[in-house]
Amino acid sequence: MNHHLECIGCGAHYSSSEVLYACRSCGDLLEVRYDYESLRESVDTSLWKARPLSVWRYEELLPLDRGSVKVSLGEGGTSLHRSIRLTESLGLKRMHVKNEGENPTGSFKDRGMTLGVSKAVEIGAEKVACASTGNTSASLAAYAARAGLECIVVIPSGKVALGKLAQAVVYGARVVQLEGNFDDALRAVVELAQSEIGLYLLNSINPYRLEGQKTLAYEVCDQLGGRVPDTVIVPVGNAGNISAIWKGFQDLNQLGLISDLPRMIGIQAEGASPIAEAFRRGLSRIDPVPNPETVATAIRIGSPASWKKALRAVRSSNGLIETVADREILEAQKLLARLEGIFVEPASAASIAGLKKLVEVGAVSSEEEVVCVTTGHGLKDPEIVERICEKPITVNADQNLIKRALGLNR
Ligand code: AN7
Repeated sequence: MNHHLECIGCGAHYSSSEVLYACRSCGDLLEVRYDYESLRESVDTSLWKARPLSVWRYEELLPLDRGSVKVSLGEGGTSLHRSIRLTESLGLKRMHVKNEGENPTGSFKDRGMTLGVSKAVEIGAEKVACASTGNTSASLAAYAARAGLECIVVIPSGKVALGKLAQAVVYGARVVQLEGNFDDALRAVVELAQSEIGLYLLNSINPYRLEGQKTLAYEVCDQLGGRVPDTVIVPVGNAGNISAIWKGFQDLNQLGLISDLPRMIGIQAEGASPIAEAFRRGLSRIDPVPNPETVATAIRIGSPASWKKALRAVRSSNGLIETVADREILEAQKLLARLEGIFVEPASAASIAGLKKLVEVGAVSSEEEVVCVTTGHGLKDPEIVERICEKPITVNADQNLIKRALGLNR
């Protein structure tokens, strides 16, 4: 076994065979650590190049036993779009959109779930569970179905985008809508996992999930021909993804495969921004937001589980965490769709909105090569479009009326 679990607070070590979601001695978050010396020998990048761009291209850097079943739906391998029209409109020279909406269930969560559910099968779990603002539940439900496991999801009532709820239901998950917000749902499901034998928890406090999500960093470097972008911008909710992506870049660096590291920039929605607030005030802990509110329901989270990992990622990469208003998020959603043909959900557009704001205030310069991660597909939340776009024209089937309605009759 070339990896173990390590507490990010007190450094305690645990065997990878333990099922643990927090440090037994201090309660802090765990992460998967490798023996990089032995990895250096087993990693052969020419092998990677012979495999399709995907999460499993990098299987030597993923903590699953050789011979274990990989529960896969073809995740990862998402496009890195060179976004020329958007780049010009923002006054930059080089930027790309890593569009995670292209994953099998339409969000980056699939990278984590392919590994997390494979792990569930490996340890012999019978059921998997998560709390979710929507995408985690959609993804877990799909991978659980693929593996033949029972799936339980706990979501905040009334605040989950319709497309995501539809996914969880159609994949056969048992859906519990909880009176309360995501933070209440997470507390409930953690408690459930403690008392229910055979139930494996797949929120991002499960360190294996983040190992799958770190592959986004590997893909970006591969897609840039080995180059490391100067800046990576990620929407932040529970803060697992930005932590995972940063870990991915660090892995490559530790293995000697890249010599530079990017600045990590996280973007939170103004009404749900405890990490940005802690960053702004130079604090080493967050004050949870009791009633988070934002149009970007995916990141409507007041007490992010991975805040400590995220603060560490931005501080040690010389990055930052910024906030954007709902209005800026919706404007960016429309801008990306109309300039690049990429339709993302509001939470995803936070990265674009954040970039725009940071360029305007000079915190990102036009010389930087930027990658914005868009985390989920726009069709997840189609109702939002009615709020940001004009309604279709309704006319009788008459050429003159159609032309007049379109302004073509001159
Ligand atoms: C589209 O599904 O937390 O900072 O329960 O769906 O890693 O939490 C979703 C999060 C960004 C934030 N963009 O990522 C859930 C959930 C989209 C998301 C985030 C989410 P993290």
